[in-house]
Amino acid sequence: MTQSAATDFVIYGASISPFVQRVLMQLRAKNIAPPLREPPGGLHSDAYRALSPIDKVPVMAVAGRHVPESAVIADWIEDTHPVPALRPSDPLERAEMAVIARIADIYVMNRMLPLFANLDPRTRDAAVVSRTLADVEQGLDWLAHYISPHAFAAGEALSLADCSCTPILWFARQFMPVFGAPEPIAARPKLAAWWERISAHPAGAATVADLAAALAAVRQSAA
Ligand SMILES: N[C@@H](CCC(=O)N[C@@H](CS)C(=O)NCC(=O)O)C(=O)O
Repeated sequence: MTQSAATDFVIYGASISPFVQRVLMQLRAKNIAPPLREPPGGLHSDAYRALSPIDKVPVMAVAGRHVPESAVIADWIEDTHPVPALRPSDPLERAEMAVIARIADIYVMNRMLPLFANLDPRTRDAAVVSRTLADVEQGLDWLAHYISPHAFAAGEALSLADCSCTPILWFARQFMPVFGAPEPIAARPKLAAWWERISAHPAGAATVADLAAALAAVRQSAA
């Protein structure tokens, strides 16, 4: 994939973050080389909090201003770099696409977060893990209901829904079985079929490869 070099914005973040990867996948789909940078001063530093008090990644820096929240950044990128379009032009189709991305964010990824504080079996809170897995399973069922049976998450074209769902489903597939949960897409044929297609798409495959490399690097530095 040839990528254009310069952009008028940068993304502060790290490639292990599913919210950062949503934006990176969008940029890959547009053949824009992701302008990813370390947060100035590092995450949780005073310098970073001064420009983004929410203190999470991604943050987009553009024209001396700083914009947090991956879904908001994704919309700005669509508005300013519209080709190829990753939002349907029809308002109802656009709303349906946004619902899929939002379910993945709120009811799958955000619900998964307590798992990461319980990775160590020696200090694991079994009640929290069990409640968390049930919540995530419910979110995955909702996602499976709304995801399209057609080529991409929201229909026949790659969209921001694919960019949101790909890293989030990758996380669910990596981490839910660690806690004894079944492989999350195996029991959900629509999700499994979509996963097969998106992981073969160049932007999806690059996203999966980048996440796998980022997780390997995190594991290596923790070892
Ligand atoms: N709603 C935010 C969520 C961002 C988020 O949770 N980022 C995580 C990384 S995946 C983070 O920065 N966590 C740092 C922390 O909470 O300490 C978005 O969509 O950008």
